[in-house]
Amino acid sequence: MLNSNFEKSSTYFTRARKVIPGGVNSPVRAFRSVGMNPLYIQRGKGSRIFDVDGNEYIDYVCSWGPLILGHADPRILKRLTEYAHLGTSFGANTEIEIKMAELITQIYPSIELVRMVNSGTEATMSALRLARGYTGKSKIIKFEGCYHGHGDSFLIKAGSGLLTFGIPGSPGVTEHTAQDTLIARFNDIESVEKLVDSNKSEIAAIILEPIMGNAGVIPPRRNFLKDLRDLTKAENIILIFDEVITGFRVALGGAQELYGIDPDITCLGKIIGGGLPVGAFGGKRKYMEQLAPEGPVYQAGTLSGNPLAMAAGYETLSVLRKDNIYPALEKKSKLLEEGFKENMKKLHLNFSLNRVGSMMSLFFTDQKVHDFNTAVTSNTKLFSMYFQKMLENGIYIAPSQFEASFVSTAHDHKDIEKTIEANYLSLRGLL
Ligand code: KE4
Repeated sequence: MLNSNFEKSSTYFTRARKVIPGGVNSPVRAFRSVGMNPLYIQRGKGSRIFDVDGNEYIDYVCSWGPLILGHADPRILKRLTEYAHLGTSFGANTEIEIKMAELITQIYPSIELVRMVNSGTEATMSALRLARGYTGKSKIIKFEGCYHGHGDSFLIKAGSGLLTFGIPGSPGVTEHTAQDTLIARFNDIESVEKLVDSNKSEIAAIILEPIMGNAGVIPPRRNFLKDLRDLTKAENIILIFDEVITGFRVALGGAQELYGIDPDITCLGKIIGGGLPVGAFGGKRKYMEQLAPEGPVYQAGTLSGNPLAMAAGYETLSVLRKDNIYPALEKKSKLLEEGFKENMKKLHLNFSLNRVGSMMSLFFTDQKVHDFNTAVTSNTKLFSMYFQKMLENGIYIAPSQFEASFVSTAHDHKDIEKTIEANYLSLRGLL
């Protein structure tokens, strides 16, 4: 049975627009680039979400990555309820914060000290201030199409919503701030070397998503990350891995475990909150002890380390480690990739598909997508038609060509088969 009635969602959206900018609390939820009004979700369970019109979907957004165990996991709900009865927030220290920090520092050898915050944006913003505070330098290098949250310094040629809406930057970011952000090309070490040479000893840090997720999924080419690590070491530049998506996603120890790279500072988010608002940044002691109250670099947050968020996150990470979910997740994700490729062969289509572990993107271009410039050759019109057809066929993917789809432990083989079938019908519907 096709999902075709979205009426209630539309009335909610009309109501929302009267009191919320654009009717949404985050732009990418507005469905602006997929030519329809956004859905309103009633509830989620396992791999499924249900909208207010009673439509059911297999969910590959997973709240943009956090829900690697699926929706409403009973183990997380149990832990959350237990903690809620003890009180929701104290603005004082709790043991669960120590347990969370111990767990993260055990799993990430590059992280000797870690500080909790409330979002990925806060994590990257704080990591940047720390790098600038430690080095006394102002300039940073980021990569075209990478998105590191909405901190001023990052809203230059960023990915995710900015790329989706084709806005290279944002009003409100001052000229001066923008001048301190230099833009390199992902997978192109020469573009970094050029910037480093022409800004000799002025660069505090280089920040990147080690696997891009915000221009769609783009893996690092062989040696790119190693070359970057060698260059930053040689030039005394702090290397920041933004693992807000990839942390605990592509491996328990994230992309740095997968590719064997030792960054100076790591930003985490999404999965570490188990669906509640959490971010974190951590790294070598010599950097992290510059943070107040230990050192002079100020950073703070009323709800940082909030016990409920810590409980949900700690429970999630403990399950990931205890059950070692990655081999099975890889198998299911590979099945999905192969099914999509098989469909394209049958339909004589050669769209580009990138996957690393359980994060994947189908690009509506026949070019191999290895950086921002190749990603933007995608036909976003075709993508929006595909998106709507997948929705009708009961599959919920990100409402943007420039985002990732995520497989969770809650997706079973029947879900994967149903998704491959829906992909075939949706692609065929485009011909
Ligand atoms: P948040 O502030 O949204 O928690 O995290 C910012 C962030 C930082 N770094 C990376 C690599 C990220 O992907 C993100 C946020 N991701 C987007 C989707 N790709 C969030 C979705 C949204 O903006 O609503």
